[in-house]
Amino acid sequence: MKKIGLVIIILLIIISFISCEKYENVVYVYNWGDYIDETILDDFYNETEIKVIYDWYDSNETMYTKLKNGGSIYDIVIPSDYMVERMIKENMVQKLDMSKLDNYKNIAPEYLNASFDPNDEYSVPYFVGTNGLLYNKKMVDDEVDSWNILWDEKYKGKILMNNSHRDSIMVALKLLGYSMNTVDPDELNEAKELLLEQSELVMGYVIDNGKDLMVNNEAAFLVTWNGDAITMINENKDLNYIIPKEGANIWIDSMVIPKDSQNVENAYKFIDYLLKPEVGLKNSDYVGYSTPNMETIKLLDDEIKNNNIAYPDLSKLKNMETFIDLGEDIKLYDDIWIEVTSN
Ligand code: N2P
Repeated sequence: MKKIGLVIIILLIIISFISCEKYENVVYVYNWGDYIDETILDDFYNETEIKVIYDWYDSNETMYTKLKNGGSIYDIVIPSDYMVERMIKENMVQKLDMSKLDNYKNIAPEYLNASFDPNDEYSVPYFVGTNGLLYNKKMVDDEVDSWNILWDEKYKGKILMNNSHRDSIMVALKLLGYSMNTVDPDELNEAKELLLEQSELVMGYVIDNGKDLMVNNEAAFLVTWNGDAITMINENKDLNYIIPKEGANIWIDSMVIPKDSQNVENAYKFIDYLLKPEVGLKNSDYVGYSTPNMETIKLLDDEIKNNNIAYPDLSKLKNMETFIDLGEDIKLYDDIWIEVTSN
């Protein structure tokens, strides 16, 4: 009897060793959902024997809260412009040594010295894009050129808003003709009232979980980002994406290394790998977003380069703005969003 017990214990120890496979060389990456071609993680492992442990979030705020609460294990995260700015101010990310990135020279100059990291000390651009309106041409008879269609009673129950507070409050602010960075309480109050009124028509506040509803013709409108829009259009040709005439958001997402990263050298290696022209091409083809890598741009198919959703003619887009960090005033937005989504 004792012998059997001993054998079982030894077997359990062996199984537990096998099941928690140990990689000596790792890099922990925390990125947006649907925002990398995951075969790149295997390619990187085959080339370097560094295992990428990959995890994803659905909004800047989810990622920020997880890191801010401490105990984060991540070596690379990919926030948007205004969130990079906030994380720099709050001492959450480390200064980078760009000389460790052989492929840093591939970043097009227009994406350097951005206002959120004016001396390029902390962040490396990953993708750039817009936030606009995806709609189903078969479900909508009206011309779609304004955010105001999202307040049309006719589409009650068919409207999906973006459950990312800056991205959705932006819609109401632009419709009212205000800046998406306003901290004026009266302007924000008007935006809140508009969003509360609209909530009666809204089917849901969604992020990655709204995609199937659009692809399956269950919703008519989704406020979303252009690369995700391209992915959905590829699956359902009745979908179209526009930038409403009142204007919208234009953003840059950048790679940063959190302060408490334990695998800094591997983080540099993975960032540098993503900056290789052909890796950038594979990634860009998969996610549908526009690359800031000028060597990758040279390799893109003409069909993609001429895709007006991925690479819009910026001179033709009016009233575009980039989010900036609002410091303590972000609480005004947090409160509005709690009220709107719990209505
Ligand atoms: C990818 C999300 C893109 C992030 N699903 C927009 N900044």
